Amino acid sequence: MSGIKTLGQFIIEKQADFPYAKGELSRLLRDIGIAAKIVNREVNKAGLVDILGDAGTMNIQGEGQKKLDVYANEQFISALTSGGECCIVATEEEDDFVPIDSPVSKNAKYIICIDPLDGSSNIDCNVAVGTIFSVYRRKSVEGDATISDVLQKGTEQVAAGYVIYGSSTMMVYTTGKGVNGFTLDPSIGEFCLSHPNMKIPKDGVIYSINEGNYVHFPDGVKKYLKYAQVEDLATRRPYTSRYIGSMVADIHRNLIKGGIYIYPTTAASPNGKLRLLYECNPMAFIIEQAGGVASDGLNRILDIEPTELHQRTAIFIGSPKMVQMAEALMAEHS
Ligand code: AHM
Ligand code: MG
Repeated sequence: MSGIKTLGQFIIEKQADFPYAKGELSRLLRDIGIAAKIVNREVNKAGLVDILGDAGTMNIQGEGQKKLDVYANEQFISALTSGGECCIVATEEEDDFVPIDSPVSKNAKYIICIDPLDGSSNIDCNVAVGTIFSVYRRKSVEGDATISDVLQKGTEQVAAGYVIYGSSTMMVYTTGKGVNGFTLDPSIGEFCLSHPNMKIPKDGVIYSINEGNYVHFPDGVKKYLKYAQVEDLATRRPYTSRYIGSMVADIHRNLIKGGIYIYPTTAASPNGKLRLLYECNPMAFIIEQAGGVASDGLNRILDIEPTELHQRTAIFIGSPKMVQMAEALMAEHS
């Protein structure tokens, strides 16, 4: 075991960063890691069993749910229920937030917002998918936790992370003191520290956007794409276009290599497509902690005041120099 640090060991060591913590956040992160391993097992054998394809139900956004979405949703809720550290789970897959009511969660003080299986339209063709989660402290002190405990600004997050079920499975998370990545070693069934203190390059050459929607983009985004495609040796342009269509995978690659991911407003999605609570806030917290920037094109994502559970926003996220250039063009042309 020498040289290997498991997620469990790392979490316990890091508890010292929070001298007044009683270990609840550590246990919560551990529970998420366990559920991720169970989901990983099913994602890995997706082609082998009758779990691929539509579950025949719709989520609140009217999108068809895949069976694995439903399975992942159940696994995370169940792990968080038995863990007893959280009082509410708000998930992309449920219309309303789920109050956790179990004897062990009586005094639970954490709220979880989760997208159990992001990019699930990619499952049928064996492309990477992910789980995205965010942790808040409950604000109310009496009675049952309420919607206002869930609708907190991204700056209030105490932890956030994602799991990428890719060519290898990784969990990447932050508690506001940098970002660390763990790769699942299937031979021992443990996430092992593989990417300590992750930092996004200040600049990059990769841009990730669904360019098929070009005609519906705001002018600032169109100008940025033209900028990205112009030849200029000094700034390593033209840039490279890479779009998996799986937010976790696109942002994970850009975190490692440098790049920008944009999902702007479009005619079909006038407020953007991605959800503030389940996707944008957690990814923004992680990328900021890694030295990057995340905005809606004009304002910092983490400063957006949420008003509803399934709120959407445009997002520009990644290497600081790239996002700042896109923001400048947005300010100039929008
Ligand atoms: P989902 O939560 O329904 O899976 O949708 C989110 C996904 C992101 O992972 C991805 O970046 C984006 O939707 C792709 O959207 P599009 O197909 O419009 O490019
Ligand atoms: Mg999603």
